[in-house]
Amino acid sequence: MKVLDTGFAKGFIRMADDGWIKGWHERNGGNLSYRIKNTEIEAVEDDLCPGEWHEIGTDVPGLAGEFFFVTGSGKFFRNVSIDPEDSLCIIEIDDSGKKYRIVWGLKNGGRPTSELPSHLMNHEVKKRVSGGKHRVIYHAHTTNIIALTFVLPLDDKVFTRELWEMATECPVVFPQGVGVVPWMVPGGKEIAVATSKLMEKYDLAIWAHHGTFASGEDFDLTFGLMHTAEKSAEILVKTLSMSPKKLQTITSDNFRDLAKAFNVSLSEEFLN
Ligand code: 2HA
Ligand code: ZN
Repeated sequence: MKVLDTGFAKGFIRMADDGWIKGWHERNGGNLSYRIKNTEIEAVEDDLCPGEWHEIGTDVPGLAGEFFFVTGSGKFFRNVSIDPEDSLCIIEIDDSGKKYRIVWGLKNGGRPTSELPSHLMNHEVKKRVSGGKHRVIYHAHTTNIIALTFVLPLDDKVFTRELWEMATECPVVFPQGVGVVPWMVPGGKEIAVATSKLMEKYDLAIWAHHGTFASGEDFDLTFGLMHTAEKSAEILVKTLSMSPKKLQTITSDNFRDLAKAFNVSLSEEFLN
């Protein structure tokens, strides 16, 4: 079977297109990765052509032997659906979790996303804490969330509470809340370590003045998570643009009632 005929490739490409349409991927902004299932990689074995091993730049022993579908460094989301073999690649992780090799795609050369350390360290954490369920890591330049990182304190509790308050669905969609990474140089191990630490607890991590990382089980849930958080941020930006103070909002007791009705557990740390 050809890689581009698989459901996972079609889902990946559709998600990249959706992110482009949302306006979150100017130029080469943002990146996406998917941890491929064993059955899926076996089905495309004849379409793979392994290249040289390269250093990942960090250690991910928990991902030894795994295969990932990822966007290429410097590639534009806008072009993914037009020429996926130029924009995307499949990589294999070696037995030590220190190296990767390209086994499909990037037909005109190139490397996997510049944020590969963050993607892989997030995958390693999420594979462990979700019992293998989470497979998608998505980084987008979400306009309104970025705007809020200039006016709100860079604090998990403040961002969680504000995003929860601006749309009733939010606490149901991300009951664990959101984490915030202060401004750091992107593309390396340091920001990957900081982000993956937050991924132990949250499915969303905000990079101040840069964008957002989301983790989920599949393309729909991960895109939906990013979309829900970013829409809530948009409502807050609109609200703050009209007035610096809310006249009314969803209260802590409202959240407790919501948690009961929707059978989700909301940490008291965000309700006081
Ligand atoms: O250019 O988004 O964080 C890709 C990025 C880097
Ligand atoms: Zn970015």
